[in-house]
Amino acid sequence: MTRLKENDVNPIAPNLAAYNDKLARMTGCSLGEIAARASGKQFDHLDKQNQSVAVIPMTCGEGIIEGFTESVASIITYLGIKAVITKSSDAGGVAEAVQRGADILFMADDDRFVAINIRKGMVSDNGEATGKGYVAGLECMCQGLKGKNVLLLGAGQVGSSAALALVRKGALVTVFDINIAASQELSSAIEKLGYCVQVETDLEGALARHQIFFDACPGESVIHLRHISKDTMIAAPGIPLGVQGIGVDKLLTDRLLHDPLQIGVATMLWDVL
Ligand code: 2YC
Repeated sequence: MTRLKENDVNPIAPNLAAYNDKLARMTGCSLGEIAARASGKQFDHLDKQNQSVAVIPMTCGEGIIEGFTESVASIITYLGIKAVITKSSDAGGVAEAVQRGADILFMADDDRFVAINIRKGMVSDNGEATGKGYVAGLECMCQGLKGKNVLLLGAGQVGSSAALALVRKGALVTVFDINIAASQELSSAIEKLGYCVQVETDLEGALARHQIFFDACPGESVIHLRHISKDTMIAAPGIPLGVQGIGVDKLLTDRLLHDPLQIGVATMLWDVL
């Protein structure tokens, strides 16, 4: 899992309204609507009023990322739910959150980023939430995924969650991972659930044959200008952004879904509400 940096998270809070406008322009849906679609909840039926969230800094492992808890709290507040950052960190922060009557806790160490509803005993993991959250966004951007070919890059936790969400929406999924065994494991796991995912070993050929990409790998330069046509659509939760090359992001202005935290956090929240 790629560890975010300070300059990944610091632009989030001040630009949430502009980010949401761009998301609505690209997908036709707001951040909250995409998250509700991903978590299978009715957007306007959510009981947001008297829920409260505590975001707890965790100092273990590589420690605090400056701005991380502030960014998480700003996304949750933007979605209409009260969120505070605990003064204490780690176990003290958890105790403080419970004593302040928080219903939902958000916290991340180096291995897991989770949302926990302590009233309902529900847990949402950022990797799983991000995968299905981006699939919901891609579905809106493509006006449906049924019968459409999607190239999934990366068979890790985000990619695996995305694969299941994609096949459930009727997409025809091909997966490529530099670790072929990971692709094969994903394909057989999906098969056990009654769906099919094609394993691809020829990345260049696959990139040339697809227009819809789900980039869930941490690689920096996977999708290049030569792979992009006027029909290309990309959902890219992977950090750093795997779409490189001069002007690629200009070319894809309204067809490239990518953010460091927003869709994942919004989906985690809806998952546990
Ligand atoms: O500031 C803090 O509380 C730190 N313990 C946060 C560490 C987050 C580490 N994880 C990441 O950077 C991201 C996650 C947001 C999802 C994948 N990597």
